[in-house]
Amino acid sequence: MLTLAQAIKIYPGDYTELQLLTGGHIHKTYRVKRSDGKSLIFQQFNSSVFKRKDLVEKNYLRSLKVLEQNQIFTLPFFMNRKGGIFFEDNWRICEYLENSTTSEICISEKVAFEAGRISGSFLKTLAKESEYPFIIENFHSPSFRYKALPKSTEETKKLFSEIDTLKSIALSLERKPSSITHNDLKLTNILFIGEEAKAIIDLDLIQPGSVEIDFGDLLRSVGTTGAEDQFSEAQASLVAACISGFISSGVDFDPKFLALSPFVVSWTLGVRFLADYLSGDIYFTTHYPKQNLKRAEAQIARAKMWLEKSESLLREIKNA
Ligand code: GN1
Ligand code: MG
Repeated sequence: MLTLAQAIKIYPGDYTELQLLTGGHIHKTYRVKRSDGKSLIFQQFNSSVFKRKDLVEKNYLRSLKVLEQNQIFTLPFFMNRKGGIFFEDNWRICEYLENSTTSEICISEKVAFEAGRISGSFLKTLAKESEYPFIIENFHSPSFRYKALPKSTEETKKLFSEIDTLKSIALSLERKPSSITHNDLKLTNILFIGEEAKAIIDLDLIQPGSVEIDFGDLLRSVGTTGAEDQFSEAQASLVAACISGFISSGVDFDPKFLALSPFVVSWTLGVRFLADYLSGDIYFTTHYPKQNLKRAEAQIARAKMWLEKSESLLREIKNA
């Protein structure tokens, strides 16, 4: 746990209050208030998950320039003396956007539209980029994630068979990365002021990916109103608003793949949560025992639901 005394050593300042932010599963993130009422974000980067910190920095600095030129905002990290973004012990620091909020649950159609719009603009801008190195290869690959699953136990037998029932469709949706994308484009990575989307954060996985998969990740989080470890039905009005926001940006995509993307993203993530549960919860931060199993069950149930909805999603995408 970071203390104010440690924060002052990393980056001197007049700090008064410190709060751990629990949204992310990988890095440790803190909001640190200053005496003038403004806040900084201190984030300790997880270098066992992101083994190529050099590439994270490289892709981040390159994309930041292009995004800024196109009026797509993020919270830029402070630069160290060498022009890099890491301070001692892998800490990174940026200014908090005053009055901004993030939310795990989408609260309105306007928020869903805005999430779609800013994400589409972000992806449209990065689509003009090329030759970024991979930071983590096979990140969204359904077949790679399936192969990495440890052996089932009695407890996970039923979940394994549900995964297997959907496996051939999921694996048929394997696509080669074709565009530079965000790769973790979920609602909690968008900053809002009121109901307006202002910035996209968590740019650690900008690398070759697929526009459709990023959209699937977004819709997975925007179109349902339950937490990630609960099953939750899609909300038709939020789904429709997110699709129209995305399309309003003018980003290019394959409609058929887009309609199946929330299914394949949920399935792959369910497999990843289950693999981590069976490996002893070494990757995703958990807040109670068996949370990764609950997350896996919820994502697989959602995958099934998104698959059932894929035809109506396609109609909606074509008519938007
Ligand atoms: C992880 O830490 P966070 O929440 O930004 C994960 C994503 C998952 C997400 C599930 C590097 O992201 O792939 O979709 O959890 N990031 C990494 O909420 O594995
Ligand atoms: Mg992330």
